[in-house]
Amino acid sequence: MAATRRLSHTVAVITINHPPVNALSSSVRHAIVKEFGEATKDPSVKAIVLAGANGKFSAGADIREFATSALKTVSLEDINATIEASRKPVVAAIEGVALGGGLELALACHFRVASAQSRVGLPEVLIGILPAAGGTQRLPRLIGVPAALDVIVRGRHVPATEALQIGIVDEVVQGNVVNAAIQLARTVIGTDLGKRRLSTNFVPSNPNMESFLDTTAEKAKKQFRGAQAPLACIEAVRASVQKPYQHGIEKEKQLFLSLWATGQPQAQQYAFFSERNVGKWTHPSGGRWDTIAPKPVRTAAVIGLGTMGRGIAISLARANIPVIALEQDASQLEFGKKAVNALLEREAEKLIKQGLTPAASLASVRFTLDFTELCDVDFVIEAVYENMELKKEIFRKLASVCKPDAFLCTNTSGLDIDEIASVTKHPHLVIGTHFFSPANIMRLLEVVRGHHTSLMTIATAMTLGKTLGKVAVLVGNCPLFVGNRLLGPYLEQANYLLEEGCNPEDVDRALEDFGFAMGPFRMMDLAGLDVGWRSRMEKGLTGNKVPEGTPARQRHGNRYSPVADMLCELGRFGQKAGKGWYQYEKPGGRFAQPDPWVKDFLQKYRDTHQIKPRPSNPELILERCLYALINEGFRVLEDGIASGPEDIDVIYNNGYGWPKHRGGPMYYASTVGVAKVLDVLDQYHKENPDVPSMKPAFLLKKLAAVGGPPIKEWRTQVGKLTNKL
Ligand code: 3H9
Repeated sequence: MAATRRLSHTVAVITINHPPVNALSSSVRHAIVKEFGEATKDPSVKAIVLAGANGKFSAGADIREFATSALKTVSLEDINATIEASRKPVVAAIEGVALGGGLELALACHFRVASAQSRVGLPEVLIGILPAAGGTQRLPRLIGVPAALDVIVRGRHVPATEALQIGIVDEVVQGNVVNAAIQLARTVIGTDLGKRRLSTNFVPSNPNMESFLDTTAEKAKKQFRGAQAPLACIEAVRASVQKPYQHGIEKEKQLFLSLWATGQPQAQQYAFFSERNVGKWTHPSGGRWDTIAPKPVRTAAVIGLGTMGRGIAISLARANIPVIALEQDASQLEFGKKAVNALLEREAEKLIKQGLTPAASLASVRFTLDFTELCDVDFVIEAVYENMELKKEIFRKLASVCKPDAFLCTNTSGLDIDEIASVTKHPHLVIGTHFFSPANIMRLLEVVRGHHTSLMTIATAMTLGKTLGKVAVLVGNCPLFVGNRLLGPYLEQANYLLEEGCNPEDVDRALEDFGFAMGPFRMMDLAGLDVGWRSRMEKGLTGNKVPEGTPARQRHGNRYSPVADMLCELGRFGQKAGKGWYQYEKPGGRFAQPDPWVKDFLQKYRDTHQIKPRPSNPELILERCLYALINEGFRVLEDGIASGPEDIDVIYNNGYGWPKHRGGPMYYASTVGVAKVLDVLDQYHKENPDVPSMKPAFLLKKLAAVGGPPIKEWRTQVGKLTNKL
């Protein structure tokens, strides 16, 4: 039964029951209409409580229905209108979550009681749409325009205590929320519900309202770079101000339809489901880890308290896992300890202010210089800097001090997991856990499977990732894994574009207008140009290891751009040096300004190498950089390093600032059309045979040859075409 009804004295309790999240699918909506209709007709019922089974009120509309005609049957807004008009008081009993259509349903009720741990919100914007069952009209009527915009445009989940403070709910209770709602319902029987019918109220306004809305829209344009849903949310709320409810509802509907036509909701909903499905597929390197029971992680250790190690330790402590943090140097240990403790204290204060109990206490992290203290730990994460010899030395020590069944993980961003595992006695317990910086904030976790890694080790690392609130994606072991591997050809093209006549800001602008949080040159400046320089030096691509007689713009017979190396030789390491591809107000400054020196330098470089600048435009910049990245994505699939295009997209959406409203690089390729991607790459490669990364991938060619199927069919196509998966 999608919804059930029982009577508690004179109060009918209607319970939505549609696991796992009580999504308001067509069958649920029909059931609510039936039960509500019968409760209103029943003379013994004097009030109604609306609740959700399985500890959740409702996560909103069933997102899978958007692409079907089921959405049209029994509209949620019609249900809301009926509930609101009821002469019998209706109380929502909110447990777990009331999100999207779930909160809209609760807003149509006359009263709302929430459990202390629950969260409410209108997160539709995160899946490319706007609240379309009256949410953009009822919420401003309840809490005013600024607070409503803050909730709707950011799509944030509001904790119950805050929801009480800002007026979304009427009561927050510690105990049984349904009993509390029944109690409240009894006290309001026969009272005047006039003001409680939000649609009949007017939204308070003031003479500055229009300019406030304009400023909010301008800020949203900058912040959300090309995403249409936040702007549509603001327009819908604008339509609520001093206008009758019906006017706003019409606008809400119209905006919903126009958003759907942009293709952005489809991309964001693809991203939503990809994130939830990632890890459920059979990995090319064999086996279903999700059928294996993970081992419990009761205690953990982190080796190295640099930026990464500190972030990882905080993430573990927040998940209530006691951590031992180890450094090899006393002053580094002290520095790390202060930084970790300060952050945990700040977070605890914030949570306490919100009426919540912090999971992590300062006692959750213990600091030590002594390896032998790790003898009983279940899960160790090494997070020292990228140096194979150092990592091996640490793993040798771990193998000798840790218990034999401890999982040993490395936070490398691209080194060979098998080589690291080779120095231990139990390579099946070794796995890569590639966190992204700052690890306490970034959601992505690449879990890297080595040749010997067991399914149980994978299951434990993936489950721990979820416990830490990360999006964990299982990838194969190859240099740079997935995310950083795709970045190589992307940055290479960005560099070539400079040689050919662009300035860093031209390239960055094109990619930022596309929706990236940061263009490649600003990103390199932030990360530090010396990082890549050192790695190129180690590979013998620059410095004195380059064989004599090698032309400046070639390595191993292929094209090479030495421009970034030349900047590094001049100490232009990026933001930390106050200059790199841009100039900054001071070393460590944050405001990148185009640097006339760089422009001049690039022109001299072109003159020296007799390069005639070519005309460029944003479209060409996008094609060159993005298709290079996508092409490498196809190679990653061919090699069985990612299990499907969705994995690559989840990695880019969550770790590399890819604009979610474009779904991810592989999804983007499917919308542009694989035939077009192939054409552009083919043409470029014919003209530039010395750039192997632009040679169209075998898989791309094959997909184009079978007519460019929709992305949901790629996984099977990949299997058929490569015979590897
Ligand atoms: C809306 O309401 C529109 C209205 O304004 C107007 C309409 C006209 N639909 O995330 P989890 C599935 S739009 C369908 O792993 P958690 C999810 O795919 C909606 N399915 O759990 C997964 O399936 P599976 C606005 C949904 O505990 C399973 O539930 N609401 C929906 O980490 C468990 O999900 C939102 O945007 C859904 N609405 O997090 C809320 N929600 O087991 C979206 C979840 O097959 N949902 N599923 O993999 C969430 O934010 C999280 O799922 C939630 C639970 C916080 C609820």
